[in-house]
Amino acid sequence: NSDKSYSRGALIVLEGLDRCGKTSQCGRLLSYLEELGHAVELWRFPDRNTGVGQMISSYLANESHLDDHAIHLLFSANRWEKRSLMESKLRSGTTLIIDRYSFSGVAFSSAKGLDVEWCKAPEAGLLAPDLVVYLDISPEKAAERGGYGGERYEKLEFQKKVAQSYKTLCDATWKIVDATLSMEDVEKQLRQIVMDCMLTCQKGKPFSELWQ
Ligand code: NYM
Repeated sequence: NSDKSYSRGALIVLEGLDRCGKTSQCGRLLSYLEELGHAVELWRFPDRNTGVGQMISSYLANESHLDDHAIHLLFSANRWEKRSLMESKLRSGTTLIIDRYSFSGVAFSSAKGLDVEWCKAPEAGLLAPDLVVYLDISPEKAAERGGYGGERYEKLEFQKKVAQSYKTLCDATWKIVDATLSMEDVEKQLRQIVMDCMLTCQKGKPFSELWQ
């Protein structure tokens, strides 16, 4: 088939509050898809391995202080620096599972009081996910889960604001999974949703871009 979009990989994003179980589920999903023989990679944002990512990491660890707008733009730049690699992976047939994306960027920064439209602007032109799964848990329940780490944002009061921001971002295309179910049940639901999405991408679903 000469159509390059044929048989492309899927861009799958998992979003949710801190401690919703996203990272564990991303890992389980990766193993499942690998065992089935799919070309798949697990990515995460922030990607702390780049120069920008190291600035973000030190900010999150409270080792540096930055203006809210400045850190927002760094999170966005951290996605832009991976954009072309992302597109070439997808075009070559690799499915990408991504632990947080632009929605985290907008949800966390707007929870600090930044304007939502301002927060969305630098994300425009990044690849739009083929699937966004929101692992839904109340901030209170999430806080009960073995406690937060010591990073910036990992506080119940702030997570409540983030939950509100996610609600305003969520649209009818998002798949909401109850993150309070057992690990196995969450995993089962995720597998189903993800396999459906991969199939539509294989059939040649065109790429689209965020927020334009
Ligand atoms: N975060 C993550 C943001 O504030 N903006 C972003 O664009 C992204 C991708 O970073 N509390 C926040 C959410 C998390 C923190 O993420 C680090 P993780 O998944 O804990 O490494």
